[in-house]
Amino acid sequence: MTDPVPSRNARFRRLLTDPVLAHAMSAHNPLSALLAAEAGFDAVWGSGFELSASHAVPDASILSPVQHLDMMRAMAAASPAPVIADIDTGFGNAINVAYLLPQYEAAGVSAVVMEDKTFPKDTSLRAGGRQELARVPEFQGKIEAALAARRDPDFCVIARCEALIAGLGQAEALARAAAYEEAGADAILIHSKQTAPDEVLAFVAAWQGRAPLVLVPTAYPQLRERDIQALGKVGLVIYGNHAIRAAVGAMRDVFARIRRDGGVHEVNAMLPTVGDIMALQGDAAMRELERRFLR
Ligand code: SPV
Ligand code: MG
Repeated sequence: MTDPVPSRNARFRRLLTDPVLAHAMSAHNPLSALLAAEAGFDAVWGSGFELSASHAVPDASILSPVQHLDMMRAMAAASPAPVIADIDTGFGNAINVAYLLPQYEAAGVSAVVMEDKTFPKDTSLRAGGRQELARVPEFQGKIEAALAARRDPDFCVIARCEALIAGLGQAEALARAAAYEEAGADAILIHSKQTAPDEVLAFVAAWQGRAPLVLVPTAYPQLRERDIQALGKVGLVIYGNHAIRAAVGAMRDVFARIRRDGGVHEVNAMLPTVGDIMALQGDAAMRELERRFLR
């Protein structure tokens, strides 16, 4: 008898907890989620920063939870890779989390990351940003509300500690992370905006917990996967905003060239073909439906 195929949630839990470092690429819509899976990423990061940027608004609790939830549902439908939803602060207190979490689970995502900032949040990497943290017992209550609301035990609740981002130091970051593990978090995301990885590396070295750690090496891009894997305590690396930055860079280049050239005659050959885009739209599946059902 063959083993049953694990669910996408179970696959994600295994990716997070087994000794091999998993990698997630940011995405802000179903197409970017599909491209991340196509490139071989283990998971897709449903980034609040990217979704906000794609609406041309700051990542500061400006978009509604429904906008985020609807996009996560569409991404999970399009991507074969598990989706990790970035639910920011949980859009309120523990009560908001209790009501929202089942909706994220029903939307088909495999995990949420919830951060210990107060609502409304400010984005983490902004110089001089407003980084106010929730009280520890309050955030523990939010983690517990998320865990109590989940239906599938393989659905992961990842607690994100912003103490280093808020400049509160290692002792506070370690104490908070330990408190979040005690509340039942499946993993701890430790975020830093220092341009050298030292701060995060010191945290990882001092971490005594059993929960796997999650890193987001945006500010310190020199830290490579092989170095993170060697640390032994990190289960997942998230590339937090590289899809939107790639999209902005590519669109700027092409748009400028078209203006400069006075037409699309030069850029045409450089771009993916229309057929390539149609393939990403699932043209083959629709042709099959046409063949079977259109009479
Ligand atoms: C996001 O991508 O929305 C994140 C990561 O939360 S960061 O923007 O670096 O805080
Ligand atoms: Mg975010």
